[in-house]
Amino acid sequence: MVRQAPVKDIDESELEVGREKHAAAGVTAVAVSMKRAIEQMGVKRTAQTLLKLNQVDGYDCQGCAWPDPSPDHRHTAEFCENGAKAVTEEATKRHIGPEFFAAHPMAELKQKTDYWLGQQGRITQPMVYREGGSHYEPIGWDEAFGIIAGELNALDSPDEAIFYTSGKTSNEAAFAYQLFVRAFGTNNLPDCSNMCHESTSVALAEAIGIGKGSVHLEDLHQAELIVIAGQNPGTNHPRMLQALEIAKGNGAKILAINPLREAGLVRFKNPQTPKGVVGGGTGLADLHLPIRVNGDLALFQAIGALLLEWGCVDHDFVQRHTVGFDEWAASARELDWDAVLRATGLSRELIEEAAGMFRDSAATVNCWAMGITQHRNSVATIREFTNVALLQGNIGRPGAGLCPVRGHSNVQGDRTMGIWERAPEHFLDALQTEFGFDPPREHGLDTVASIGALRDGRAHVFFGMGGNFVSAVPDTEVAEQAMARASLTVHVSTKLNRSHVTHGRTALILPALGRSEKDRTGGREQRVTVEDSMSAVHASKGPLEPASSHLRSEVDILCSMAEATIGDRHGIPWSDFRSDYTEIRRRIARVVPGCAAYDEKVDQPGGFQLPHPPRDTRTFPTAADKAIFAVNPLDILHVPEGRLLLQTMRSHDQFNTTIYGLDDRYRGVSNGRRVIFVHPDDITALGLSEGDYVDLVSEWSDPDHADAQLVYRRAPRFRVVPYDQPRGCAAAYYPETNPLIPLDSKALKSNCPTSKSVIVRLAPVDVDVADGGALASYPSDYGVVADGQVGDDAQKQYVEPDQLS
Ligand SMILES: Nc1nc2c(c(=O)[nH]1)N[C@H]1C(S)=C(S)[C@@H](COP(=O)(O)OP(=O)(O)OC[C@H]3O[C@@H](n4cnc5c(=O)[nH]c(N)nc54)[C@H](O)[C@@H]3O)O[C@H]1N2
Ligand SMILES: Nc1nc2c(c(=O)[nH]1)N[C@H]1C(S)=C(S)[C@@H](COP(=O)(O)OP(=O)(O)OC[C@H]3O[C@@H](n4cnc5c(=O)[nH]c(N)nc54)[C@H](O)[C@@H]3O)O[C@H]1N2
Ligand code: SF4
Ligand SMILES: [Mo]
Repeated sequence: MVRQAPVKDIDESELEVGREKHAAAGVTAVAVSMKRAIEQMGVKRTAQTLLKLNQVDGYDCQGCAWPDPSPDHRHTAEFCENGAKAVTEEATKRHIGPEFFAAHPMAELKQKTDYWLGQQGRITQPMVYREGGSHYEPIGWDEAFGIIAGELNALDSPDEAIFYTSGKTSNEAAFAYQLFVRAFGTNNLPDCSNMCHESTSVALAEAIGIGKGSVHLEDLHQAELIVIAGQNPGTNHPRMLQALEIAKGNGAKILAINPLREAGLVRFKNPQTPKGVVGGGTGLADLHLPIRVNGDLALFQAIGALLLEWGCVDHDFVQRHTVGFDEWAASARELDWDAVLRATGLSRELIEEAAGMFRDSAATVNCWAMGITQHRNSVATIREFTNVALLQGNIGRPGAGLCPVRGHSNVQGDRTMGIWERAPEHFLDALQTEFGFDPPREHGLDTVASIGALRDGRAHVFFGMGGNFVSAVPDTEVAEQAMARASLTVHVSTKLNRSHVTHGRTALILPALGRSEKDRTGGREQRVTVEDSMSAVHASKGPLEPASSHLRSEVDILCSMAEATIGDRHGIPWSDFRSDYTEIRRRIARVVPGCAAYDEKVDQPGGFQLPHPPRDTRTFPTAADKAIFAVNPLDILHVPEGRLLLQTMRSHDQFNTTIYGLDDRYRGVSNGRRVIFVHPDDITALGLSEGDYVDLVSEWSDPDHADAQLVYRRAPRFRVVPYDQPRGCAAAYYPETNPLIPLDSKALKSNCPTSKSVIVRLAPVDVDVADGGALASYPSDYGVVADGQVGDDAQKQYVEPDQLS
């Protein structure tokens, strides 16, 4: 019997717009997450699963990378609404086996959104799509590994294969993965970080010598000022609100810097306290700067200049621990205030008030996320954050530091384990010493470069360790064409997604165990380890029976693939790794810096902290052996007349490309996703009305190439929703907007796609689409703007302040 699909696809005509909320969490959050959990898991399984989440003897949340409190401070329910949704998504009792794939031909699956695909349930068996076929069919594991090995070994060069990682993969799997890929012969290890905090990693490595944040969770509790820039914690890191509540209780001030007044920045109703359940909750931000999108570089230059002018400099710290102060100070004294006001859209009074909060704080933590990292000038912006922190000596002392808040639950751990297309020489040397082969030294391809290589026929095999590459990357049309040119696409996955139906000539889906499940690989109960956003490493062990007996762990899949592909080349003991992950941890201990006695240390309750020299001892392993002030030119993103600056962000009901549901509760949207939030006065100025439908059209030409053509990209049919934000800015959800983001529009130095600064115009609806319908009914397209000429107004996107008319 063929089961009915549990959900219909998105019918955007049912979209409703209500009022935005001014407080996050509260009892509604608990009710929403429990309803979903019980629907998909039943009562018993819900209790069994959620009570082990983020506990010392339990498993790590599959959601974000927010750290856990120390073991003696954990609650019985140590998770948030979105953590519960993430668990439900994985531990759902909905399953899809071969009969599902037999009933739904590839041509039909291609018409479905990520929402529909994901909601069908857990994949229970390895599946193959054979060249010219019409359906995915079941395949045995050994045959699947044989296909992979055959394709990989037939390549002219190992560099023709791409090995992507999404940030959920455990440290053990990540270490085995990068080892296999380098033993096979390439550094082509792009990951989701390339689209996420890469700008942070680059900027911090340059400035303080290590690409990670410099705080512990306790530092937030003790801070006098917490700055939250370009981050929406109420949705994306909800347990951060608990830390903010504790900090407020200790007298901290909070400064929110965001074009949107996000509910989670305004007020928190902690469902674990009486005040949060029946009272008004805790007010959070003391000051909100409604900054223009991309204005943060200018803002932090101004804050730095004011602190300098006011004499708020920790001279002792600056002298002992930094270089470059004089040059920086000279440029800060020359600050062009007109340019700052234009770039930020803020008044000088408001900026001075914010700078006053820095002045009055003896311990400041600066937090940020995607609103900062996904712009052309992101690396420079984060260097300015660092300048301000260095100026006041806010690194390596209690209650202070830099706090990039990471996305995926183990994205930081994967990097630590060597998932990096540009791994440092010392890491490769350590691999060589430990395993006795010479790993390739040439840098590999990052995410954006990988798409280019597939598109241009320079790469032929794509292997995805988790994730949903096609939906997550920019320039959807181009990405789909790139994947279609591959000879083989392979995805290690838990749930179905668009990347499985946008495939190469042959395609494999290899179903993996999730983190909530018991891993009995090699006949023993295995555990894995992960690292959170604050460099704390701990073990994770799932409580549930696996969704199917055919599932294999990620470690198992990688080791088996390595055996099939390179056999005992280099004498790496893949079978020992697979039968006892302790063997992998022993190798991690010898190769990865800071991981000596790894297996023993993760046994301590709550795990251990990786070393962080700036945080621990105020030593800065940079080229200068000190922290480095940077002088960054102020560029302004100039938005031509009649266009808007669009940021692409997450709703409250999704995890990246995984769409849990269709409600963005805090922003007042329900039952749909194709909306564009625009300031009411801009709606009027553009001759539109609330509720109109428009196509979003981005126009872009590569600023680094003088003869580049002007190219348009169109994503059709979004409903216009009035929403308070700075004039000229707009916001819409990802991944629906990814067709608008040019592949080559990247942050300088980090190559992070510029997902938060897309210049668009709102065009009349051009494509005839029936009301409602699925993603495939919204055909995006792109092409050269016919009359677009180099030098056109639309192309002058990045200008020096004095070039502005
Ligand atoms: N529930 C849930 N949790 C998640 C995720 C999820 O999808 N769902 N994703 C995970 C991942 S991988 C990541 S990376 C994180 C992402 O966490 P966030 O960075 O919070 O995610 P976004 O929704 O992209 O939100 C960006 C925020 O930056 C603001 N912003 C946009 N442009 C600018 C700007 O130019 N300047 C400033 N100052 N602000 C700006 C937006 O208004 C928004 O509030 O969350 C992780 N956690
Ligand atoms: N326009 C725009 N684009 C963006 C962003 C943006 O803000 N705007 N954000 C970017 C960011 S920050 C990120 S991190 C990327 C995210 O990019 P990805 O990490 O590639 O995408 P996800 O949506 O997190 O991946 C979801 C898929 O992972 C698989 N999966 C889930 N759990 C597991 C597991 O335990 N094991 C395995 N093997 N597979 C699993 C499921 O099949 C699921 O469909 O997107 C980026 N793209
Ligand atoms: S804050 Fe992040 S890690 Fe913690 S429970 Fe929520 S989603 Fe999971
Ligand atoms: Mo991310």
